This record gives sequence, C-alpha cells and structure tokens, in this order.
Amino acid sequence: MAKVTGGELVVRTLMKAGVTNIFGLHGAHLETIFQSCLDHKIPVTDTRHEVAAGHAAEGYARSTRGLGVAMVTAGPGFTNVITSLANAYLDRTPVLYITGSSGLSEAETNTLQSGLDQVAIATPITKWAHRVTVTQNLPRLVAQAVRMTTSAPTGPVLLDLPIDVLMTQVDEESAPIPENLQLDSPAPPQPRAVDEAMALLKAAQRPLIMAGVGAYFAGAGEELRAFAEASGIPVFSDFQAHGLLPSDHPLYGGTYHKMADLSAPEQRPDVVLALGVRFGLFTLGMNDLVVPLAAKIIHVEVDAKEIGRLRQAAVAIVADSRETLHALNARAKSEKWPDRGKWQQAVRNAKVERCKRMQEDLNRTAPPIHPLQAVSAIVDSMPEDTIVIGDGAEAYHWMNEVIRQNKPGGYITHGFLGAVGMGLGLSLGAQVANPKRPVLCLVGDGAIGFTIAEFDTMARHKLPIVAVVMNNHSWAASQHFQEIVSGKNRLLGTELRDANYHEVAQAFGCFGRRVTKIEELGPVIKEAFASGKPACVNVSIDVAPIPPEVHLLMSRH
Ligand SMILES: Cc1ncc(C[n+]2csc(CCOP(=O)(O)OP(=O)(O)O)c2C)c(N)n1
Repeated sequence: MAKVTGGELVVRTLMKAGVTNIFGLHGAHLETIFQSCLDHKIPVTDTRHEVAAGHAAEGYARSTRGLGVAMVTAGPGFTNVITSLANAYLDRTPVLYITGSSGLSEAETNTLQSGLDQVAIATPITKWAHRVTVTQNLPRLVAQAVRMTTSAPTGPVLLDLPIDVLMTQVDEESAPIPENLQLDSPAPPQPRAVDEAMALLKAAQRPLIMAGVGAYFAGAGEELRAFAEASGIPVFSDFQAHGLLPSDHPLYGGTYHKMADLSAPEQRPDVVLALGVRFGLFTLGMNDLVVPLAAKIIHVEVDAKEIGRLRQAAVAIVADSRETLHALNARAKSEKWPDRGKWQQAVRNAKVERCKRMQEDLNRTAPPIHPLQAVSAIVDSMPEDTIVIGDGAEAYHWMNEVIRQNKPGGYITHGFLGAVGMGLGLSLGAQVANPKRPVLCLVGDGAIGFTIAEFDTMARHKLPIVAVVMNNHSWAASQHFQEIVSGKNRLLGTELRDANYHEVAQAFGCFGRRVTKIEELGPVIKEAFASGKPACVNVSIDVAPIPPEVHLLMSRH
C-alpha cells in the first residue's frame, strides 16, 4: 500500500476542493505541504510577510467569490497573519488559513515557535478554528473546513496542523479524500415574504435598492439588473457590490454614502430593498443620513443575526440575494409598476449636482495636485476592466467619487476592520486570480509602508500590479481628525516625511516614477501599465482637502 504524508493529504484534499493557488510564507513546520505543492504543481505565491499572504488570500476570494487559501508557519507566522484573520472574519471572506504548529509529541517543551494556543487565539475571529491531531483525519477535517468557509454566511476557518501530524506517513487507503467539498445550496426565500416585499415595493413612492456585499457574493448581478429595470427602482451599492450594475447604468446612483445627497424631505427614500446589506459603518451606523429612520426596510440577508442589527426590518428574508431576486423577478414581469420617472430623475439630479460641486477642484491648474484630480486622471487613464484596490483612508474615499466599473468584483477596499495597509496584499491575490485583468492599487503614503517589501513578491511572481501612492506626507485621515477634533495646532504622530517610495519599488526591479504635475499623471499611469512590470507611481498631492465622505463620517463625532 502506498504511504503518504499528512501534508500530501492536505494538498490532495485542497485540490479536490478546486484550489489552484495558495499564498504563504515558508516555515519548517509546513515543509510537507510545500513539497506536495511542488509535486502537484500547485503554485505557491510566497510573500515577504505573512499578513500579505493572508490579505492575498482575501483578495483572491473577494475578486472571484471563491475560496482563498493562506498558509503560515507556527508561532510568529501565525501571529503575523492575525490582522488578516480579523479582516476576513468581520467581512465574512471565505479564506482557509492553514497554520503549522509544534509537534504533539513536543507539547509543553518550550520548543521552537511554540507555546501559543493558536486555536484559542483564533477562535473569536474565525467561524471555526481547530487543531488536527490524527494524520488520517486530515482529509475529513480539511473538507469540513472548506465547506464551513464557503457556505453561507461565509467566513474564515483556521486549521492548526502540528508538524508531526503533517510528517507522519500513513497508508493512503486509510485516509480517503471526501467528495462534495464545495456545497452549492443557496437558501431560497419564503413565498409569503416575497409577496410582502412585492406589495411594499409597489406601494412605495420613493423606493431604492441597496446592493450589499451579500448580493455580490451571491452572484446576483443579472437578477439585480433585471429587477431594477422591470420595477424602475434605482440602485445604490457598497464597494464590493460596485459593478453589479454598471456605473453608467441610468438606474445606478453610486455607493451608499451618496444616498445622503437625497436629503430634502421630498427626496428621502420611503422603502429600501436591502440585498445582502450589513448595516453599520458604510450606512453611517445609527445616523439616518443614508437610510432614513422612517424608511421601511425589506432586509434580505443569509445571516439572521444581521437582521434588525441597526434597523428594524418591515420584511425580514433570511435567504440568498440572488434567489430572492429570482423569486421577485418571477413576479415582477406580470406586475404593473407605477411610473418612477420623476423619482429616477431626482436620483440622477443628485448625482449631477455632486459632480458639479467637484468641478472647481478638478479645474485647479497650479500645483499641488488636488487628490480629486489625481483619482480622476487615474480612472481616465487606466485600462478597461481594471480591478481597483483601495487602501489608505482618504485615498479611497476620493476614489469613491470617480470610480467606474462595469463588472462586479473590480473594486475591493476596506471592510469593518478598517485595516490600513492591506492593499498590496489584496492586490497580489486579485492579480493571481485574474491574470488577464489589470490591477491598480491606490494607496496612501502611510499605508504603503506596512508591506512595501511586497514589491519584491510582485517582481518575483511577475504580477504587474500598478500601485499609485497618494503622497501627502501625512496619515491624512488621522491628521484631519486631529485638526477637526483637537485643533490645527494639536498634531501628534500624524505627519510623515516625503519619501521616494517609487525608488524602493525600483530597487526590487519594478517600474517606478514620481509625479508632481497633474498633466503628467495620466501618461505615467499608461506607461506603468504598458511596462508589463509591477509599478509604483508616487504622486505628490495636496494634504489639505478632505473628501466629502470623510466629512460625513467625521461629522458624527
Ligand atoms: C492598521 C491600522 N493602523 C492605524 C489605523 C488608524 N488610521 C485610520 S486612517 C489612518 C491614516 C491613513 O493614512 P494614509 O495611508 O497615508 O492614507 P490617507 O488617509 O492619507 O489617504 C490611520 C493611521 C488603522 N485604521 N489601521
């Protein structure tokens, strides 16, 4: 009978789950897994810091709606990836984290990279964290981990694999690889709830659809478009659901924050169909600027605990967003919908007015470059279908004003953890998952410092990501918060030095360029993409302007 290592069983099970890429950083504890990846030609994108491997697995999952896998070694490898675990947990991103750990036979011996109960540490920030103690159990438990990670509500799982469990050789027949690793069973809505939702939407004067992260992960784009067009109801979205309806679609209003522009009493939405929406930070919490307190909410969510979290639901539907839209569409065709022309026009006018308010900033001719000018030039000169990763803080709030997307999964930015510094890692995963799509990472000069060595990972793995540093010599969101809350003369720990970040990228073999004049920016972005290399474009921008969305967020304090 053929003998196999535990590491081989892990890799065979992952392959059965359809895994074709793994992100990680080597450690002796993982050696058998690395060797099996070599044997089976499973590419491992090896990063310079474990947090980047974790974020890369998140970027892979978020850009594909599929499973991401990260592997990190025992002890410091594990502690380094914790920010990614927490990020994936709060965002419900389907990532399987594999961590090595010291051998079972060496328990409590102060051996290398040991002494931590990794499962206990990971438990509150995962759907499930488990230590495998018997080699033959690896296929069954890896399969269970994959099923838990990828089923609704999705979320991270951590498997802790002791080195001796991985190195032990067992008869392959004693550990068969399970079937049905990726379950595809989205929950349909109750017909009665669909009737109630339909009645509310038809009777509404100013209904809106909010497409959330759940709508994106459900793959609800086509059904969403069909329902919006049949009912004439305008759509707003969160970042992750951006592109479910193309940005230039006449019924697309923008990201959630822009709903705050519908502030006049005669413009406030009265019924909201919230598809896979998680109320909180991006709907401005308890504040009613985005979703009026008086609005009736039809809340469709796979996770019952999201319903009623911040807003009572007039109709609660614990179901998959695509399935629910499918049921609504089946009814929508035979319904006679009220004329929504005036309401649609009001939503379009709000968009036009917002653009007009920005025009003066866009027209600036003298340096320094206004951040809005910078993001606008970037969007105008990046190739079609570019996946945009937004990091920093104010940087991506500026991007929110101008981004245009025609496909979903092309705009990935902060979730509830608000983890500054995750951008380059997310970009690695997005680029590996989408080798034919250009990837642009917009990043603050503070954020770039967290994982700047990942330019090396990009160069070694030939991942032609274009990183654009919005260089304002400042942790700008922090600086502006200090200025507003504590006073302009009360700055501490929020200023940075100007630095040649592009030269760091060059040192790793990437394309690098500094831009100080707005007219140079578009051509340099084009040049960076055309170079076919990873790139860093270091743009000097004005620190003073505050994005309108950040004003809105800060006005709550
Ligand atoms: C890991 C982490 N550390 C600190 C913070 C607090 N924080 C929020 S915004 C911000 C400033 C970000 O500065 P930068 O990356 O330069 O982007 P900018 O705001 O200038 O666009 C900081 C430090 C955070 N959210 N995450």
